[in-house]
Amino acid sequence: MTDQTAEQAPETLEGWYALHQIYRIDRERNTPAGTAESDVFRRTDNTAYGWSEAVSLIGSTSDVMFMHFRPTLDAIGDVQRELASQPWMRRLVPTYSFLSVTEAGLYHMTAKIADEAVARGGEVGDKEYHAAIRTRAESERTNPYVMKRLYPVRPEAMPYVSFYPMSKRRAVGQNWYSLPIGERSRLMHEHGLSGRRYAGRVQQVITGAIGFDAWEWGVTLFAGDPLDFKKIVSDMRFDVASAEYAEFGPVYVGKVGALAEVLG
Ligand code: 76R
Repeated sequence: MTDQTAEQAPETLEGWYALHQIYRIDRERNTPAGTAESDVFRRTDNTAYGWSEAVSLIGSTSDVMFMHFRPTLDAIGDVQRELASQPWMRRLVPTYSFLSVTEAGLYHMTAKIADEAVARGGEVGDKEYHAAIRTRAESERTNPYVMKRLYPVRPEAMPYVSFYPMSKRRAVGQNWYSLPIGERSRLMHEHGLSGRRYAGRVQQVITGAIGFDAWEWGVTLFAGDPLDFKKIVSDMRFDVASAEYAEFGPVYVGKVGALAEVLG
């Protein structure tokens, strides 16, 4: 590892765009007769379309969270407009929203290609480096583990949701972005090992928000037992990637439900 590999962004793959919309219900406002519904929440087996779900928030000053995953930013715009045109939306007062895109950070692969560049006497960022990144990143797209991160589905048995934005720290002497890629790769590996202990109990969706929001990532966790949110997040607080480098925003916890119920 040499300084040449410092400040190297990890290659990332992106999948669905994501929008988290959070509302307070204004119960003083009149609701139109009839059941709230929208095609936005239509169940579909077509993975090309994405999905949306309504979440009833518990223990928050807001009441409702909508989560939308769609293949393009324009499709997210369509969802937003379609919902805004619904009469039943008049009772919903927006309190927070978060725009991002599903992301798989290829730390290990990037670090390896950077090391290979140095070993062959070339440079990080040279032509061969970029060619290797492109080829190997594309082949990662067919990896089922990566696909699951880019096109996530919520397991039926995990109706509880915890959502929060986070960023990596940029402080003097404690700057994630100036760590060498090899070090970031090692720390993310350690993070992944903690996470994998919760396989089958917690499903994580990591969405990248750099350039889309003031925060850098959205963390959406699904679980069958809400206590697992506390357990996994506590465990991760002790991983160096979180202990030293993570900053967290507001946390929203709730349960997925039918739209009419969630708005009830
Ligand atoms: O090498 C590896 O195996 C790591 C794979 C991996 C990456 C790249 C991974 C695994 N995550 C990655 C990226 Mn994660 N994750 C979080 C949180 O509260 C906290 O302290 C952190 C919130 C949780 C609970 C969680 C869960 N992860 C990221 C990123 C992008 C950071 C970057 O690029 O710098 C963030 C912000 C983040 C945060 N992570 C896992 C989990 C779980 C459960 C796993 C293992 C499960 C799996 O293999 O899919």
